[in-house]
Amino acid sequence: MFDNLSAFRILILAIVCLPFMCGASRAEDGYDLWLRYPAMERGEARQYKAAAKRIVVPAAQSETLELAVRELERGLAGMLDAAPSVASDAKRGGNLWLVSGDAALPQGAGIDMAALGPEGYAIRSVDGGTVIAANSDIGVLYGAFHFLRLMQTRENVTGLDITEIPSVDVRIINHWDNLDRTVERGYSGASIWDWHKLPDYLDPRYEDYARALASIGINGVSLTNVNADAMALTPAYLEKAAALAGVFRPYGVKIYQTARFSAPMEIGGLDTADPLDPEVRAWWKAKADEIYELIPDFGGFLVKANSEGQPGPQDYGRNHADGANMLADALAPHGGIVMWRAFVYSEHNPEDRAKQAYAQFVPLDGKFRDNVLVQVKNGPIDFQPREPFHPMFGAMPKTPLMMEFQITKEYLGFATHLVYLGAYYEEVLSADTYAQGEGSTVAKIVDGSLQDIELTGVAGVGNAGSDRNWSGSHFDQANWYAFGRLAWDLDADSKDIAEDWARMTFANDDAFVRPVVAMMMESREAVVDYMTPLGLTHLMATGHHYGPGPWVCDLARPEWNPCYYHKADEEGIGFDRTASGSNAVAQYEAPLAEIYGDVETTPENLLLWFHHLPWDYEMKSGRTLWDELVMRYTEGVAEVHEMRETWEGLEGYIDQERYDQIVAFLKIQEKEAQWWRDASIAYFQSVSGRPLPDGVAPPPHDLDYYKAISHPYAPGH
Ligand code: BDP
Repeated sequence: MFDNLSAFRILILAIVCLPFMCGASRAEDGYDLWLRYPAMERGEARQYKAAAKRIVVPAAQSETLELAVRELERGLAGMLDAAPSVASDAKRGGNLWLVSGDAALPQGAGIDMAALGPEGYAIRSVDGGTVIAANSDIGVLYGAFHFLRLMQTRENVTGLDITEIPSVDVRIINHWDNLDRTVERGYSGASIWDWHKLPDYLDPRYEDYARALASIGINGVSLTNVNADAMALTPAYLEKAAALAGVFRPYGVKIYQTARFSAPMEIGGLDTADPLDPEVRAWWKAKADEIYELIPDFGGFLVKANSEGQPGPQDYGRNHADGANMLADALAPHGGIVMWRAFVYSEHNPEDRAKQAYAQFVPLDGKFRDNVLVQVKNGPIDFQPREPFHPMFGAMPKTPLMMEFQITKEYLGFATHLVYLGAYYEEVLSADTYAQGEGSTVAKIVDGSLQDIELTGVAGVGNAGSDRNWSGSHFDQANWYAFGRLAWDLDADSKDIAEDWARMTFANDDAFVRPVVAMMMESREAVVDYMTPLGLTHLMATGHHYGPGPWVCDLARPEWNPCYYHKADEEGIGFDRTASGSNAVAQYEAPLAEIYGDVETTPENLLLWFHHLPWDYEMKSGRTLWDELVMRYTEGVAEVHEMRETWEGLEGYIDQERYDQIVAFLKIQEKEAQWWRDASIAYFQSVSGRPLPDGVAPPPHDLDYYKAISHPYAPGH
């Protein structure tokens, strides 16, 4: 009767489960993210029931404190099937105290409030219960989410002594959303922002989004594409942004806007945007005043200038500091900041693209105003499956450098590939720059501690859209989640975060959580293997970036061609960035410059990033480089196959709807991993002229077949 064990398990669950026990198997569409609060089993609930029966909050409540209470009520009612009572009179007793600002702490709490700073919080067990304390209401809201997380992940809520202070000031999602609701590199439907109906109609989704952001400590959102439209700064659109700011404010989320550098000409009627021109400066100052009139807590501007065709100060013979400082001066009286992007390279510059940002920015160290953050992508090219960390980190000791990660997976399989980015982010943050000797990690530069930097931040190019599940896939929610948790704590462990996420999003059963977390952690290496193994990079098809295109060599801009990056010919493959080549290695501090400069000491996972090597070069495995490359591609597919099998063995632990979609997506991933592998091997073999290693299956089609595959309507472009 049962064609497999899983079906049998489902039937048993269906028979024995009472509704309160089996919340997890209710149909779910992913909208609730990691904030689901399904009912605990009775046995589990028992230990938590006493922990939060009566919440005590200060009498004078702000909207934010109300949200904290509402969240606790919602979470506790959901998980424990018993809503707590709420009182503002501490004398009548309680067991979960929310303390904000100067309000009195319960006896024995002994919390050093000054140490918590403006957004931090403490969760402390005291006689008779727990106190969540912060200097600000938003800190209390963060603490409430943390307390709920302990229960969601079945941690102890007794004996608590938790102190949480965010690593950086600005923890922001960068939307690449256009005013027409298309999203550049968006794979989860249309833009969340329904500009046309704003400001009069506020989609309830805005508030749900703000709540999700607050739950992971994100405190900023830039609303629009970095390839900016000046119209976003016109009064009509500022009013719309102000309406969003109103929804986000109680959740501690500030609004930022992308500023098109030529806006003074496009919407201001000036005939120049020269940052040193007094009229231009006055225009931006007036614009800033106008914005703050509408949005008193406006965060500031995010700017992409002189990059990929965007206007900028160099159009007038000025430099990036001139441009950034002009905007910074306009915002400074209001406390706003400028996030000025360092993602710059030019088709007219024959220099190695990987070197160009450093070359333009490092000489400007110390020249930026205090309220400017230079926003640097994690690697020197562009969010590829693997890159070394960007050499600007560590090289500008007098300038706040903000990390820019990508959450939306433009180069990592879009929404359908399961790739857990927490592992990637951690790899970058923990990389040692040696800027001030060993231990000078990227994290210590970003959090300002190494170089005594005041203003700090981390940005993530967001993946939330109007899809019901927000992120385009269930597993991509994990990347949004991990981004927030790591932005809050740059030293957090991405595996622990994956575990929290899996428990909160899916189920708490260890037999489920363990293999899921293992699969997530391995998924990053899998995508590197089937797309760009051994330090290869930028091999994707043109424009939309969907699928392989290593053969593309004829685009007008040289540095948009995959051939530019892999430099494969019949002798060998790889980009020589040593002293005999572009010498990009010299942008790294000693001893990294030497380590990367020497083929013997370069980690194999970055080998072809830094070196051009003969196909017969002997790898650590004893294989030739050619054989190793083929093996890596092949292994990448096998890894995805394993991931799919792992997941298929977990049927019945979660609702059928989400389970099924994940199966379908893993099948897509497996098919596309195979495509990447076959097409790449077919191409590289046409160049290397080498036979495949014994026992390795040849690509089922010839190279022309793969070259002819075309996807003009791939999303996100
Ligand atoms: C690239 C994207 C492009 C962005 C650009 C950027 O392909 O759509 O505009 O980065 O970050 O990765 O500015």
